[in-house]
Amino acid sequence: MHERNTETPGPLNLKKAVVVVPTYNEADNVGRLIPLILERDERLSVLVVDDNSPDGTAAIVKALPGFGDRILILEREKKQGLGAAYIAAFQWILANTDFEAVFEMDADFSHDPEALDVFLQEIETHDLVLGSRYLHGITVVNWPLKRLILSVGANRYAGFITGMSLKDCTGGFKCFRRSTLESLPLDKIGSDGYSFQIEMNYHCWRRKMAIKEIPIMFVDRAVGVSKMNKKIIIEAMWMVWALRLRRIP
Ligand SMILES: Nc1nc2c(ncn2[C@@H]2O[C@H](COP(=O)(O)OP(=O)(O)O)[C@@H](O)[C@H]2O)c(=O)[nH]1
Ligand SMILES: [Mg+2]
Repeated sequence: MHERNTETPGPLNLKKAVVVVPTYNEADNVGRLIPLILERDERLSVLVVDDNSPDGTAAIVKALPGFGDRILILEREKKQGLGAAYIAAFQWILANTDFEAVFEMDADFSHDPEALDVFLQEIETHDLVLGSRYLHGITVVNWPLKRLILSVGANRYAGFITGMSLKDCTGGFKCFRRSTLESLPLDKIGSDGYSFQIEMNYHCWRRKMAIKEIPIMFVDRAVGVSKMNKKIIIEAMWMVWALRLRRIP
């Protein structure tokens, strides 16, 4: 089951959406990625959340044509993790803008900008759209076997413990309706990495929101380094239990 039997929300008739791109040392990627996002659909803007990357990522963003218009940046003092970066971005968006949908997307070309079209279609009739690497077989390219086993295992484990029947609940290419983010307790979400994605999905799941998984191709980064680490994995292992035991409303 990829879609829950929940009430489908009426059409959004979306006019403006924002793609949040968290960055830490993505100088070699971000300048090439942002124009591809913007040319995909004229309704899209980009918000980069940079944790003071030492490689000058922020300066590259600010030098792009369109900066201050369809390209925005939220600069944070130091590296505080992916989850914290997204939460800060979501809170800023809700407080300061009128975007009707909010995307999560990595800066490292693991997520194909062409897929944005399908997300935009599906968010018209869903509360949350998830890019899934495990919907039709495994659509992951260039990951070492160890990393793939970890990801598939983490997904099975998280699904089993939390009861969410999603094929991919740890992915980072997704789209929320504004109203979805507004109904989540963003100030209480403190987890990072895998856990952050699981926790956000779980809050939506528990609220019986209309969640749609769409197949995406995930290609491992060609440039720059992954910030994945053991701490993120261990956090996810106990976090799913915390979600289940807390039975958060
Ligand atoms: N702002 C911010 N971005 C981060 C942080 N950690 C990772 N990212 C970004 O999150 C995205 C996914 O991270 P990545 O290292 O590629 O993880 P992986 O794809 O799971 O190996 C990339 O765009 C990173 O630059 C962080 O602490 N702060
Ligand atoms: Mg990556």
